[in-house]
Amino acid sequence: MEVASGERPALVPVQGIPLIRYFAENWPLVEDFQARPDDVVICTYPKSGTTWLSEMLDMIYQDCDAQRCQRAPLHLRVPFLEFAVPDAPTGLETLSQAPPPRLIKTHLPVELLPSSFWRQGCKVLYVSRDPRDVAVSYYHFYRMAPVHPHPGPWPHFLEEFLDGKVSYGSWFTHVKGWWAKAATHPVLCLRYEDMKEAPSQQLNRVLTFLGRTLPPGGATAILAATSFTTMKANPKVNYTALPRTVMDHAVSPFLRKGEVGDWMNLFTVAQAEAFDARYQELMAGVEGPPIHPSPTPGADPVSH
Ligand code: PPS
Repeated sequence: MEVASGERPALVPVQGIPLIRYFAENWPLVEDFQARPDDVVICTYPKSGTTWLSEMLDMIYQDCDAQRCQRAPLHLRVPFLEFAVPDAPTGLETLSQAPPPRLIKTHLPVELLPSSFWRQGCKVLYVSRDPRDVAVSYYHFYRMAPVHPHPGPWPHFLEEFLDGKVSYGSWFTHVKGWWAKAATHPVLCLRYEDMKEAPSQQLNRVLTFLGRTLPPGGATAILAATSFTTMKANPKVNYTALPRTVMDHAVSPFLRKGEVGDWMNLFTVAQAEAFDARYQELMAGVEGPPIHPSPTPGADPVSH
């Protein structure tokens, strides 16, 4: 693959979904990916809590031992399925080396997830976040990750976001597609805001869904290792190990603020009203993420 010098590569549609050019060029291999039944998929629209949930899951699968989670940067511990940039192993190459059970990150909309995941009945954890916070986080991410097109000024980027002209397409289509899939496939729907408000409760839902229990003290260890402050300072999760051609933290850190409601600092009143109107139009009749599986009464997989 050629490195784009200076210029940023335009997005390239894959089955109508705009993707980072290098990801699109690698698409045929991704589409043919052969999932295993014990693969666990972490899926989100970008900037919705992927990194946070990925570290949480690796902690769960590494017996809540934060030292074991230092064994490699997160993108090697939880490979990014469709990832491809010049001069670096692709997500598929990283996955080919990963021991089972594999934790796999993806941002693909439901219709693009390789069919082998459905055939194998793989569990999927899907996180969603207030799209206004997603838009702001995405804007800063576009600025710092030059594999994306230039975001332009904020008002322009916001328009592109609302029109689904950003990488991975429309937030609205993405969440509606995945939330609907939860009716027929093992998809656990989580919300970033719930993870902020009640992390222990959400951890419990994750454990119930995965059928896992923790050793004594495990939940405390997971919550400590996955706090925003700890993760921001942890070079194994904050993506500072990646080359500047992929992410330039001098422009904006990857773990930027980690807050609910940061959109209020950037949206004008008019932008907030326009966003609301679009939300009402595109999410009419959608109640939000399905809340299942409900925790089994009396069962508490978390030992504090
Ligand atoms: S990506 O690039 O799509 O994989 O990004 P993703 O990890 O989904 O989202 C990045 C945003 O999540 C915030 N983040 C966290 N918030 C709270 N607690 C923890 N532990 C945490 N880890 C990551 C991160 O800061 C990004 O949000 P913003 O609003 O930009 O700070």
